[in-house]
Amino acid sequence: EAAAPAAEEAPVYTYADMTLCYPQLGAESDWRTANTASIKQTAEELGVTLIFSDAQQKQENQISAVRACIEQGVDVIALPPVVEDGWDAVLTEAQDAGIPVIIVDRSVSADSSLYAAHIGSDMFLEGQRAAEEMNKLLPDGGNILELSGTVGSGAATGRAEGFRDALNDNITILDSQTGNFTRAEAIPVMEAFLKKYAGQVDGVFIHNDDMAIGAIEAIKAAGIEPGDLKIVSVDGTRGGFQAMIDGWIQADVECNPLLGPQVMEMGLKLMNGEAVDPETLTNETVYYPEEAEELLPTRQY
Ligand code: GZL
Repeated sequence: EAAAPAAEEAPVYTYADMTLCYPQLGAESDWRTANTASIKQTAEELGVTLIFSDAQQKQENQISAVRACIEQGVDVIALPPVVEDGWDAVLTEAQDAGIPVIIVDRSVSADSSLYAAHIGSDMFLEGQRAAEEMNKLLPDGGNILELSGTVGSGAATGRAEGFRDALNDNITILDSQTGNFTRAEAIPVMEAFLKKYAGQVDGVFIHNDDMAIGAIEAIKAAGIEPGDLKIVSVDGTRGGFQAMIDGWIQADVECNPLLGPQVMEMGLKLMNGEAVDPETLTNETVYYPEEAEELLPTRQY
């Protein structure tokens, strides 16, 4: 009796076989620039074919870019979602096309059955860490303001919720406005804050270093000295480190953008039909002015 034919050995793909789509959300911040660089550099080093686009922080552009990648028949889509909601339809289309999706950086509200995995930061924890720093900076309590990130983004929502979860009761958030994660949009928000709450504010929680740098320009223009306002920021970019050295920022919660290696490794696993962890959260810390001078030369972004 002839032996049964050997089972078809599933091909083992290498990085050179992989076409990965990265519909980047924008170029709004130094964090985003570093995230883009990490993805592009890793793809180049590994020989991955990268389909990259910039959505200028508009969800409709990201959705169009994902649809174009589905049309093209890419192997994997790695999506850094600008906002949490509105992804179910296009994620379903990718799934129906048999293309696995990795959610990168920020989170989505879509059911986890609609994508393969998430790789990014625990934004709620980042918010809690920021609150713990503000609690230490204002041990006797006080009034603060919040300059938040993009409305509806997992980063802004998580940070705001985590911050409120851990903030001491003797600290009051007088007001919260979005600066959309950009330096330019943070300036008028901070100017208006300083007019409306002159003399009443002890600190400011700012959702990223780019907005902090913008806010500091407005604070300087108002004649306020470094340290008079306790500022807690997020990301840990070179700009944030310099602002700590200059005495403007008192604590900077790390948010790491260098996700390229993890994204490419997970993409290849998915292409080879291997199981992957559904959730990979980046290990992060908090940086302080005392160490900023020494660490600045070592910063990769
Ligand atoms: C956080 C990321 C945020 C950064 C901002 O993971 O999505 O977007 O904190 C960036 O600097 O614009």
